[in-house]
Amino acid sequence: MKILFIQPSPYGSDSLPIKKKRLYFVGLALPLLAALTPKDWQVEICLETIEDIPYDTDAHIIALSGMGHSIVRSINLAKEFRGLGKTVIMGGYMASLMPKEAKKYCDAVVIGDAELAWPRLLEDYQHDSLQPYYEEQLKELDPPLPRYELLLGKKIGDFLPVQAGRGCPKSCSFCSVHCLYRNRYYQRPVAAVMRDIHYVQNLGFRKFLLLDDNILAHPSYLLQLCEQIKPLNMTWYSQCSIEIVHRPDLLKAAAESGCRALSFGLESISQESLAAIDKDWADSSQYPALIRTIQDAGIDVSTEMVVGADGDTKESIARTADFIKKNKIVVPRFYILTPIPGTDFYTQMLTQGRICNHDLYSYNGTEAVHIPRHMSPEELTQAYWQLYEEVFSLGSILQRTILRKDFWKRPWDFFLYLVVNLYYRHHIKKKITPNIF
Ligand code: B12
Repeated sequence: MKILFIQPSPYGSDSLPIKKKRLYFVGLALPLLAALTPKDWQVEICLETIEDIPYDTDAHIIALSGMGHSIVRSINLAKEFRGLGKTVIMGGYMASLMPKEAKKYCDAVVIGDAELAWPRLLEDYQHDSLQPYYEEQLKELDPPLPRYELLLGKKIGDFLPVQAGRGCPKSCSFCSVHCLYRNRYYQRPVAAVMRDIHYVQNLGFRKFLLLDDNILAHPSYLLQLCEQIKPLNMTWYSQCSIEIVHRPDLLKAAAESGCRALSFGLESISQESLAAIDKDWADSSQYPALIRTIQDAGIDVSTEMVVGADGDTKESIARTADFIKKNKIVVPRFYILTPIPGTDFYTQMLTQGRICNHDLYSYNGTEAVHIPRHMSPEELTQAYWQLYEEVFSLGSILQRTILRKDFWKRPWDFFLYLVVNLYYRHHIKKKITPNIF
């Protein structure tokens, strides 16, 4: 018996799945699902961004993952494979947030975590008793070693993902993680995370991406993890809450253990906007000082921000470009605030009659699909792209990467950011949001 796991590629503006020479970021879902599959099954992974879909596969089951707007591609692939007589299963964030819609196109949907549900689904399949939905909450996060080796030989980046935690204790209204996990947050034992990091290192990788939506939830955990990572002499990247600044010991431990850059979901420089998305535990007036402290600790700051919340005006969006430049953010990313179906923000916009576009393809973070408070959806989309153009102008790129006082401390890192920025600029010129690969 055989399963083909597919990570679909979102459609580009030419209505074709976006193709790349290299997929720098790979998610963990497919190698983990492969590891959760009993040994008597054969498994194959297809990353559509860099590989062609093998329509002539002899697989019995086609398992489709996908996040955000790539769900549109998943649905189309589901239809095609069902037409070819295959059993199609969908899972991952988007299918989990809209399971009834996903089920229309496939044989079964796995909602949320697959650790318990996936083996049960396969057993049901073998007994010819497949159920339409599978949903089993975890008591603890104890996944097997992901089958990373299935990614070797594919054109991916020079790092692999390793998961420390899943879910999130925070309640930001727009976030899919909050919507799916409702404040549940699982953290793996440090020894289990180290097992995966060692494995990744033994495969020849010197870098890894630590996946955890709230690595700071238990500071002693992070401290312990850093202490064990340090002797490996590896480089790692992760995302984190800006609150890390209040623990200088953690910042120091992270930097000394090889953490080169952290990505912070700052969301907005407008406090009113932060309040509107239930994130006013953050204080935007403190952002510059907090960022400086992190940079001074030797960790580079990358940011994720959204535009279009209720406090945002055209002016505040334009000012965001100055904020990014002044604070020398090495890799800044922006999205238009999007009411992802299932989230609290979606319900809020729906009840206020503020959703102006129901086509899921447009829920890609680059098109306004809700009516913002202080501008029209078209103006928001325009302000969003202007912000990207401004932040990724050559002058801004140079200032944020190589024309900085601390350049000589780590010139190679800053050169790397320069290359990443130029790569992003290339995409922005083609109106493709960077960071979707
Ligand atoms: C790494 C990552 C990326 C990487 C790699 C993506 C890739 N190609 O796989 C990059 C940076 C490229 C990326 C891009 C995007 N991402 Co992303 N990403 C993540 C991140 C940080 C980790 C994902 C991961 O590997 N998790 C670990 C695995 C083990 O967990 P998992 O994916 O949830 O999988 C489990 C279950 O969901 C389930 N499962 C998953 N797939 C399937 C499939 C089947 C068949 C089954 C049975 C089960 C199943 O099984 C797994 C084990 O339990 C998450 C945040 C998070 N908390 O997960 C965001 C996240 C998944 N991304 C998100 C988004 C929105 C995007 C973008 C659309 C951003 C944008 N607007 O442009 C793009 C789209 C990319 C694309 N090509 O489609 C959202 C998803 C929201 C949603 N409603 O779908 C998240 C949750 C971030 C957030 N907080 O909003 N992303």
